[in-house]
Amino acid sequence: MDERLWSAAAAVLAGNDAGGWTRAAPRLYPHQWSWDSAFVAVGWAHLSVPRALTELRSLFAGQWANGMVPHIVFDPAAAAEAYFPDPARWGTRVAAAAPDRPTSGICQPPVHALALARIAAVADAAGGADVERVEAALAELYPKVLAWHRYLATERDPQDSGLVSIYHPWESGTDNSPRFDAALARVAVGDLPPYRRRDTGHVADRAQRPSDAEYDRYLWLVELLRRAGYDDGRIAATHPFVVKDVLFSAILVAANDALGRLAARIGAPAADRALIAGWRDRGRAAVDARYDPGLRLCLDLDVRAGSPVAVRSVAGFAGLVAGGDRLPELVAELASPRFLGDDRLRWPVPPSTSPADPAFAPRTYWRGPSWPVISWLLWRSLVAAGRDGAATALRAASLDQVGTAGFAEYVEPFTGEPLGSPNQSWTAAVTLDWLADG
Ligand code: 2M8
Repeated sequence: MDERLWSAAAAVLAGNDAGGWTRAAPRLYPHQWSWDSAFVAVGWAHLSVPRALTELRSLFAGQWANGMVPHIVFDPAAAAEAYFPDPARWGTRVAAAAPDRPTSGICQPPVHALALARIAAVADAAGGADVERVEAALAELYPKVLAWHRYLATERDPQDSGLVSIYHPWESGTDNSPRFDAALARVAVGDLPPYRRRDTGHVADRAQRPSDAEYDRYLWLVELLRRAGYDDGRIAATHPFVVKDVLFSAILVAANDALGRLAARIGAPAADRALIAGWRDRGRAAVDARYDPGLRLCLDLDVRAGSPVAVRSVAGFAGLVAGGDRLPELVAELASPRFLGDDRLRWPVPPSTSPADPAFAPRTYWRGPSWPVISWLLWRSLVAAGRDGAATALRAASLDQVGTAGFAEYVEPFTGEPLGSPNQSWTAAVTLDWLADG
């Protein structure tokens, strides 16, 4: 165990701890982000199980009445100019389901059940009072996570397809990925109220962040969602950007698998368990069906265009995350020269977009750099699939990367240069989990 790395990672979480919840990053992201918070809870579990559980409790305090877990729960104490779009811009009061506290009006991938399962495993391994704390937290959080998954399986999949619809690239978590270029290009920006970006004040090199034209479209989509009252029925019928996101859908499969096990643990009703297993199986088959034998990856479906999104990105490994029948092909593709086997890579960790894709850009947001948290997701999926050799190699390369590049938000895949925010919480959190696993 690398004690120096462990202490440094723990110090990042402590530094970003706002008391009961964790800032995603010290300055660039001064609020609680949904999926960041779940990864962060996994990190906290190794330092304090109660603190890990508090992280999830505070996130779910922002849950909407329709089950949606918003992608940002705002810190009311943060300065209004700390982050944009701010609560006023989201204007979630128009939504019947929104809570009193300020949140955004969209969501992010549902890694929360995976986090709960991991926290429970850490507590079980240690034994003692933490096991009871986990039991108590499960009694409280299980119905909330179930409502969250139900929202995704119904409101976000009115077709019962097993695939989740997203309304905004920010919902994917892989915001600026070329997966969304074509769908975004078709969005005609209307009478967008003026705004001032904040992100470019924190990241000096503008080339690392989305362009102004992309930001206008992001803000226009927010405007349309607000004008639709954040009503899923209206949005599904009228919104110009609707994508069946394979990675989001695959994460929901893995999360349903984890939730099913938690449901069994707490003795949840058989009907719940059957429902969760049904969502899992339907999602797994649907993700498998998105496999494209030409690209050897799973592809999103652009609903408005009615066509698959032929981009080589990490989202293509959705079938690996969901644990379906395409696992052998996807494990082979991951090792191929289009991903980990590209010998220009500083470390064999997955670039967000394949260097073999025409849209690859090694310094630009989600268009090439590697995100340790994505490496963690694939590592965990390889472990779950029993691919121990590939998993061990990915963990070792990832630890090498954070040991050198630090807890950067993302990393230039060829040079290893740390990019984006320093001291990003989820990078520190997954480092703790990797170290604890050693
Ligand atoms: C990034 O997204 C936010 C918008 O949600 C942004 O660019 O302002 C993404 O990397 C997202 O996945 C992440 O959750 C968030 C905070 O780390 O930053």
